[in-house]
Amino acid sequence: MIRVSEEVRAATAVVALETTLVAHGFPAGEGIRVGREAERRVREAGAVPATVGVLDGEIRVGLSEDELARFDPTARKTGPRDLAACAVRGETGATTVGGTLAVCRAAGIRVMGTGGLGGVHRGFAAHPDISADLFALASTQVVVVSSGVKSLLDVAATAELLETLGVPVLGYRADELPLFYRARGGPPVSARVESAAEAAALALAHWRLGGAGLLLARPPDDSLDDIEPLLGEGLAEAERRGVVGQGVTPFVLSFLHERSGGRTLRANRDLVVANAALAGDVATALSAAGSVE
Ligand code: PSU
Ligand code: MN
Repeated sequence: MIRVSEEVRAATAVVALETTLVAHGFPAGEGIRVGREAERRVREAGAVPATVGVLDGEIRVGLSEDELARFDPTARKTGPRDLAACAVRGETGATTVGGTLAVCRAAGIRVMGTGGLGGVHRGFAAHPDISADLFALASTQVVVVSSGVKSLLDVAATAELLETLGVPVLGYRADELPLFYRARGGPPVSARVESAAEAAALALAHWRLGGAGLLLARPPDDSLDDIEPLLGEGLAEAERRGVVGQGVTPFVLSFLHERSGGRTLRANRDLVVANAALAGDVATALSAAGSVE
């Protein structure tokens, strides 16, 4: 059911990349450019990109340029629970972090790069909405490189749940979990690391101890410190218009892109590709450090 490209199969250092952000995280067309650039940065770091998605029911690991271009907004958002249905029905699905991790587990991939992990939504006490990304991360031996969690979440609650699930949160040259668009002000990380090699060593030790996923959180290079009020406005507007569930993230992201004059779009693009580069460094360091056993 899973087709791994020849290039990925032959590689020792591999970085998985998701397709939900390609299809739904950016304005149409832009996501594909971001996906390509992320792949380029992984290669520059000496690793092979393994972009994951479902094409006509086939779960694919490693895509050609033309295949990547098929992940437009018509692709179904595919979390861990959706993979089987997508495969059996022959559909085209853009995998979330959680969906991508489920494929990583099956394919033996140990590093993934993305923008923001899913987590606990604001107002979860009234409307429980907790991303399957967290449970996939807690059950997959993989390092996920991100700039923290999705900006519109309850970050403190997400950090607590990551602790509950036993997921180490490593701060890349940072003591706090980055807030996606903002570098500072988040909850403390569980360990700070100064290099990709140090992150790889920590991951190997965690896996030897029987642990599973780790989050390697890299702050954005350009911190948008004034973005929080706009984020609040976007969430309020979504609620006013009755946007719910899977529609909320794309709605709020495009609201932000529009109202910030493109600043959030640039920030989002920059952090996704920089995280891919760091993920490439971690994959290279892991393959140099040898096997898990
Ligand atoms: N962060 C973003 N844009 C996105 C996502 C995260 O800035 O598009 C996507 C990722 O694919 C992540 C998913 O895995 O949202 C989580 O969605 P949910 O909360 O529905 O599980
Ligand atoms: Mn959700």
